[in-house]
Amino acid sequence: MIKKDKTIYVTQPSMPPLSEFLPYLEKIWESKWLTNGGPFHQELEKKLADYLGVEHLALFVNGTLALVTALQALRITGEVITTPFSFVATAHSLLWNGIKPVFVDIHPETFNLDPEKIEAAITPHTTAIMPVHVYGKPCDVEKIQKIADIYGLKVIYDAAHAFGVNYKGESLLKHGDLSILSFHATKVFNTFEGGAIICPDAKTKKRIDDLKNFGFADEVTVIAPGINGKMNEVQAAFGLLQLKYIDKAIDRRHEIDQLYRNGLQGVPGIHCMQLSSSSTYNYSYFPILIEKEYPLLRDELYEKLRQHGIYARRYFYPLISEFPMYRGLPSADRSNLPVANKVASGVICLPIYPALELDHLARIIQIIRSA
Ligand code: T4K
Repeated sequence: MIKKDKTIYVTQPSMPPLSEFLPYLEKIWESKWLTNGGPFHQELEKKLADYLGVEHLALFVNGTLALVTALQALRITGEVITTPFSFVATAHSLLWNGIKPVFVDIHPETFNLDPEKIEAAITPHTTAIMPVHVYGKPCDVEKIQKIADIYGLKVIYDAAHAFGVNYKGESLLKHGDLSILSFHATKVFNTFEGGAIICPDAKTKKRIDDLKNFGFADEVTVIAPGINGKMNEVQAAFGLLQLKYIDKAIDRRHEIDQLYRNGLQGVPGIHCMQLSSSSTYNYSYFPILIEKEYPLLRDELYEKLRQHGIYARRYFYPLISEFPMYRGLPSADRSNLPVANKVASGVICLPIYPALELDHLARIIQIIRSA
């Protein structure tokens, strides 16, 4: 049993040494420049764009406001096709814009929107598709783009989990019209709270920068009912420091992913998410599917882990389509989403983060194997 004071959560934020952060804070105290696109904000936008291999990037105070603003920036209205298998912020961003979500089922291997099922959900009101690269695993970006091109739809990727993921040799974030990232404490790269929109060109970035600053285009011109979505200087400074450690953090996650795979190999009824050689991953989550050959039900294993002080999470259960503000939609009907329902009732995300101790990892594997 892991001791009570040694509770293991699904994740733990990466924190660089505090002493290395203090000089950044001293600079902020000295300059009195706290927010509104200050020097650390500008520097982080450039450095992150370079690191991620994208042209332009607009920082946000969190991923949710980045999603809300991305929809505004492209003037999305009517209906948007999206996945029920995600964090609730994905669909909430649609409701905040007065848009109707239309849920489409997911693919059983990728857990992402099933492109084969998208066309049947398109109506004259559809204006966009909002897929999610769940757990940082790339969507079928080619097929989705093909459908979008045929029907004249925009594609906004919720890439909250996909920091640093490459697909076929370049950034996954380059796909679609816009992609959004989250830098929440629980993410691979964190700025306490934070987020970004990846923009294809400077003109789009300017529009997004205006929208995240109340719609101000200059001192006296307001172009739209924008929001206050700006990242502050403390967050941006933290991001600059985090960037120095990110490669090490992802490498460590990779090792833990590998140890889980080796340790769980051959356990009947435990299915690890398959990774493909066409992508490089960030190992943000370690989801396993509990299938009928396993002696315990998913919730029984979840409880058993908790009894040992291991707080794994059932991301993403319940499905978004089960929440009261969505379940009345025709597309939320369970008969429309059989795969998503099956995956949501069988998934557990095991703890994965760079500081996860090896004996704890071994214990988690042993608990799962011993059932
Ligand atoms: N789209 C997708 C696909 C997303 O997954 C998310 C966020 C968003 C959009 C929206 O992006 P943001 O607006 O959040 O930037 C967490 C996160 O709060 C949320 O950001 C994330 N997805 C979601 C998947 O996970 P909870 O409700 O599970 O968080 P919580 O507080 O239970 O934290 C999980 C565990 O992490 C805790 O048990 C302990 C550990 N933890 C957490 C925090 C906050 C820490 O050790 N330190 C901390 O500061 O939602």
